[in-house]
Amino acid sequence: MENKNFYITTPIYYPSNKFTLGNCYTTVLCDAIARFHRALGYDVFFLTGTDEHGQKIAKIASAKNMKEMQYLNEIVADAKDLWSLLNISYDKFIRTTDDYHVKAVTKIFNKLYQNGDIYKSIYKGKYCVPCESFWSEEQLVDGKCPDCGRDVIDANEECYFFKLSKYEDKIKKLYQTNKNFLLPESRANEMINNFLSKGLKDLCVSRKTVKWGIPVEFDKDQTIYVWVDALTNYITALGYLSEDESLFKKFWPADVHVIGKEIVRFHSIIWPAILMSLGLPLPKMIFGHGWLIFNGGKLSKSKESGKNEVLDPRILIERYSSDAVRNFLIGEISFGQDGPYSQELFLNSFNGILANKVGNLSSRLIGMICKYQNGIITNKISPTEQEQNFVNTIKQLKCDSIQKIKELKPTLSYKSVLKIIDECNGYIDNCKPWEVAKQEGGEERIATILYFAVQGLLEAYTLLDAFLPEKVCQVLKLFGIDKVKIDENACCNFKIDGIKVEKITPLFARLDINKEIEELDKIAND
Ligand code: ME8
Repeated sequence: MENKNFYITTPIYYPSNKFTLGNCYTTVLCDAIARFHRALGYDVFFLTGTDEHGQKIAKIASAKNMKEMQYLNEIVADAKDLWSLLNISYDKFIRTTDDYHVKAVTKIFNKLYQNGDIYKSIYKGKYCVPCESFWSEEQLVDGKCPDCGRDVIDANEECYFFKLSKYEDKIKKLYQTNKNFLLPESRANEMINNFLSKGLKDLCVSRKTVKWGIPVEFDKDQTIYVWVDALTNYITALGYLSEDESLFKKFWPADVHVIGKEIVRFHSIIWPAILMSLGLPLPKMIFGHGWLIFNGGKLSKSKESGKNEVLDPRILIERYSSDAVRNFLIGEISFGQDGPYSQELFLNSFNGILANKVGNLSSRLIGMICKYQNGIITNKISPTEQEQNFVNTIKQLKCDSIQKIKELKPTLSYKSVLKIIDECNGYIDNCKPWEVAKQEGGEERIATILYFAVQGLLEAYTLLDAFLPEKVCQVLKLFGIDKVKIDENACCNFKIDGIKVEKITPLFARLDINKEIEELDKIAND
């Protein structure tokens, strides 16, 4: 029998600033995948959270004259508020300062040490302060941090090392035998060519100079360096090494860790090695997505950008709805690749997809039901070959959409649903109920057309609910659907006979693009 549990994670975010649209990317995509799986009947655990230790956080708090926790609490509250505005349905929000996490990380570090995989030595090399990453000379690109391109400093200090080199062969084998471990495939090739083929070096996993972190229990001068603390959140959140490991037993190994491409190395080389040392199974899949690119750069808080480059996602949510932001992030950037953001692209996508397709279908269809049938749906219908073909096409597209989400291709899954909307609009256009209405005895034909068009609409909207959870549920409620369930084996079989609907205002009103661009530019430059 198919395992119906599904564990999906975002990275834990650095609360080093307010969250940008770039940070919303991973979270929105994971949320859509999580919601879709819930609707398919999976028992889903969707984890997100914040990565709160390290020098960078301590520096920011002190620059603001705040205690670390005071600063962190503010940013975390702000992040949770943003996730709620975006309708993010996480099951757990982990903070690495949470007591249970601190306790478990301490035990994990001890365990790695007892297994003989951690030893003390001198670290000499380069360190990127903003990324909190240690690098060897060879890894630098033009003398700068290979991840963010900024200057690095010399590091020379006593610390504990993790024997990453010991796991080199096992990890190489993992890449040879499991082609789905790291996706897209290009990222796996990158890891093999840039890191594995050059040989793995032991990794510095504690620091003496950083005080804002979890202390090493057996050597209080040292704090656990960020990656062992951060990566293990995926298991401590489930209660690993706590009194209650039931969630861990139920959901580990994770079905997928979704992460940005710049942290693939940590997740696909270091994390498996830590798990191997702990004797735990590896996550089933790691997916390294691309970046949302804004004026040629990564729209991220860790990259200082000019004032008018950073667009607060709240502005977009307030003006255009959270669905508008989700539509752009899911639909316009192919999952796995980089994609540009601009005001114009965002607004065109709103009009092209949300106003013209998604919103238009329900308002015009409900309008026709009101006009031709006093708002009542009847099953006095006589389907023809046209209806049969319509249902078959929808069935195929629904199947595609489900298949694509299971393959972790949310952009393609979303596009398949939008094709159902196109089919419905096309079906109505071809059947022309407004002309049938003029024919004598056309009532039954109109009832048939509208009945099937509603079936199509409901198929599309139940699938869309995972992607656009703010608005489409309003229409589903009109048709008596409160809790969305996707039935993989049925199609166009909703019980709608006798339902009465009333006219609705369009879910997404068309925008005047030029006017909106002007407004957004004004806001960004204020
Ligand atoms: O890396 N486009 O945290 P973080 C797409 N704490 N994704 C973007 C983006 C953009 N423009 N800007 C940021 C960390 N992100 C660590 C993770 S996990 C054990 C520790 C994404 O806050 C980025 O790619 O810097 C990453 O997946 C996420 O935001 C968190 O980034």
